Amino acid sequence: MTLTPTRDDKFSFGLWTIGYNGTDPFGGPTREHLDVVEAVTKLSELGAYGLTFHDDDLFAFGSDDAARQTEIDRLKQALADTGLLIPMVTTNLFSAPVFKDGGFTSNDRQVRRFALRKVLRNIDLAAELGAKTFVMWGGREGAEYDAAKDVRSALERYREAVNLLGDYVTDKGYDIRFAIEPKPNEPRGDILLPTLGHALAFIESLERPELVGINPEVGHEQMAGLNFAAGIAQALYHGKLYHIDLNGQRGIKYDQDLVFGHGDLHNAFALVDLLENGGPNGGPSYDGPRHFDYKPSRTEDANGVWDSVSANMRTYLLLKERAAAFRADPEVQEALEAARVPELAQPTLNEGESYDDLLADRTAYEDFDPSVYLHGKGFGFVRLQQLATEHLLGAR
Ligand SMILES: [Mn+2]
Repeated sequence: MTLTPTRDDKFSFGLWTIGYNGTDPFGGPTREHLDVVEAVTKLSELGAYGLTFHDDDLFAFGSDDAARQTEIDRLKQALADTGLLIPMVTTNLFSAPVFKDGGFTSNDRQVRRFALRKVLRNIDLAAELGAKTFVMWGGREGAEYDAAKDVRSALERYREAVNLLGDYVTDKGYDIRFAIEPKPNEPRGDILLPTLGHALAFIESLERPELVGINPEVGHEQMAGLNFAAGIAQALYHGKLYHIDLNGQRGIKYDQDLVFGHGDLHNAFALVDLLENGGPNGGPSYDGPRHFDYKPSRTEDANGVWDSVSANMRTYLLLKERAAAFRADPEVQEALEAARVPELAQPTLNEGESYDDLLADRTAYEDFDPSVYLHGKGFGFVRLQQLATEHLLGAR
């Protein structure tokens, strides 16, 4: 297996990731502005297949039509020159002061109408560039104070907005699906739809739920203390993994946006195994973009930015190779059997068995001895996890 990325690997990067200039709440930029043409050229050279962007990454908020078009044309030329794709586009409803209380859910109705117009315009651009996924990260959709936000009204306005967008792409005939990106907090004290589970429930309330899935980010779920790979498994189970943001996070703290694998490596291994191989008992894997939403650390110079681009892709490919070795190991197969992992795919009831049949089955209750689990019948999960660890470490 090669560790050199190719376009078939479907690696994509946000323009705001490689373009991050190092600004944080405590200090200004440590790097120069990155031009979009250089971004496209370098990503293509390094083996990525796609670039993604917010409208405001490409042309400054408030640009007049001519300035906006100039940047769009420059991007299009760079794409034509390199063959790089735009798999996903997203809208910035968080940086400009007008969105200080959110876009779709600002208490100010005029702001909500402006936000919808900004998104509709950007959907037209996404369709023009061939993007198939439109991500919505509502970083400012939230509050710091319980008295300041009627959460049920906010959810209703969120719903109204996404329903309108669904009508729009349907009427226009655009081949675009939406992906909601959850995050628990930052920049708001509390953000609406804070985890992928909240988002999945919300999506089922929409008029066109089939048009809307989720774009979970490793660090965002881990900021909430959640198991990212387990969340992705549930998203796949519901057929809602429309896009994914890969990065690294070290525990419950601010959003670190580290290189993929530079946080919880064990969970990253489980994630790549899931995305590439489906679950141990089968089930859908993921064939969309492997999108990196990370930030090259503020300590890095321009070379460090491109090194970190390669690091994301190489780590993914290394984990893919390790996951394949794990699955192919006969001892792992035997340990999975011993741990009864395949048995979970077997329905609990027999075919056609009713609750009357179950109640009549003495082996299920009267003759079953639960006490055998006290002294024996361990599951061997630790052994299985150690085998995974040894594959991850390259010891097997
Ligand atoms: Mn993040």
